[in-house]
Amino acid sequence: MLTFRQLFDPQSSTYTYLLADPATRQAILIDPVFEQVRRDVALIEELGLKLLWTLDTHVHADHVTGAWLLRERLGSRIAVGAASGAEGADRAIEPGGRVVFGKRYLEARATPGHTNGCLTYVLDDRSRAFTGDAVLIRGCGRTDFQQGSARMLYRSVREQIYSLPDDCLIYPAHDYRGLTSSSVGEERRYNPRLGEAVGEGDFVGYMENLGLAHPKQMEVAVPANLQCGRPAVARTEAEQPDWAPLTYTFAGIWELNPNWLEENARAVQIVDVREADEFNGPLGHIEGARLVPLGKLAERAGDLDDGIPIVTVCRSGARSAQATVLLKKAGFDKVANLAGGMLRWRAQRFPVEGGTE
Ligand SMILES: N[C@@H](CCC(=O)N[C@@H](CS)C(=O)NCC(=O)O)C(=O)O
Ligand SMILES: [Fe+2]
Repeated sequence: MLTFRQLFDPQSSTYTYLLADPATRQAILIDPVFEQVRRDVALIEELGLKLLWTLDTHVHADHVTGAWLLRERLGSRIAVGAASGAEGADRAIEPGGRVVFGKRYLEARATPGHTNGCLTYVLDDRSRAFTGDAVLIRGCGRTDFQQGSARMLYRSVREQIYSLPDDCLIYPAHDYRGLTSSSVGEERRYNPRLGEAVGEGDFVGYMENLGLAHPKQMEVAVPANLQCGRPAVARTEAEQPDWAPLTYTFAGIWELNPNWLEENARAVQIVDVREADEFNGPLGHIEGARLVPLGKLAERAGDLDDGIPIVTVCRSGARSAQATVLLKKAGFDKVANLAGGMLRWRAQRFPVEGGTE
C-alpha cells in the first residue's frame, strides 16, 4: 500500500513527488519547489498526512527547493545527499542509505554526472525509481555545470539505474514536453541519448555539444539550494492577499499565473513595463495592457488607479518583478507579477494584440 501523488511546477517544469504509507500516514516529499509550498502543505493537510522528510535528488540549478520552508511550516526534516555540499540539512544521505516512512522506505543510489551529488531514490519493492536529473524521459540531465561529467553520468545510469527491473517505473525531476513517467525497460530501449545501443564515447561527444543556455534562475537557485532553500534574509511572509490566488516567490515577489489573468483580465489593470519597441514587437502584448516602461514607472505611478489590483508584465517576468516592488513603494498594495511574462503567456497560447505568430 502506498499513497502516491505526482505534482508539477509549471515555472520550472519540476515534478515533486508525495509518497506516504497509508497505515501510519507518514509521508515524504521528493524535490519540493519553494513557490509550491502552500499547495503542498494544503494537500498534505487535506490527506491527513504527517510529513517526516523532504528529500532533494540534487542541488537544483533551476528552482529553489521548498525543503527549508516546509520545515518551518510542518516541522519536516531535511535530507540531502552527503556529496551534494548543501548545508543546514538534518541528515546527509550516503549511497545505500534508507529513508523510512511508516512501513515503507526509499533507498538512495549514487548517480553522479548531472551534478556530483545526485542521488536516485528507489522504492523498497523496486517498483519506482526517482531519478532526479540523471535519467529524464527520453533524455538526461545536462552535464555542463555544477561538476557535471558525461562520462560519470553514463556509468551511473548503466550501473545504478539500468540494473533495476525493466518494469520499474522512472519518475524524473523534470519533463519539458508533457510526459510524466517511463520505465527502465522503456528508457533502455528508446532513450536517444542513453539507450543501450549508444556507446560511452558517442554519449560524451553528444553531451559536450548540447550548447544549452544556462537556467534562468541559476544565480539565485544554486546558492539558495546550497542552504537547503533558506532565504539569505529571513523575511516574514506578508499575509496572503485575497484578490487572486497568488504565490510568494523565493525572491519575495507575489506572482500570478497566466490562466488566472486570462480569465480575470477585466478585473485588473495590466501594466506592461517593457520598452515601446518590445510592446509593439514580435511577442505582442496583452489586450488592454498599459505601456509604462520600467524606467518611467516611478514618475508615472500616479496615473494608475489605486482601487484596482495591478498585474505587471514584461518579457520573462524579471523586470515586472522589480516593478511590483516599485509600485508597493509608491503605495499600491494589490500588486502582482505575471509569472513567466509574455514568453509563458505565449507558450500557453493565450491571445495577444500585435506580434507575430
Ligand atoms: N530553460 C530552463 C533550463 C532547464 C535546464 O537546463 N534543465 C536542466 C536540469 S536542472 C537539464 O538538465 N536539462 C536537460 C535538457 O534540457 O535536456 C530554465 O531556464 O530553467
Ligand atoms: Fe538539475
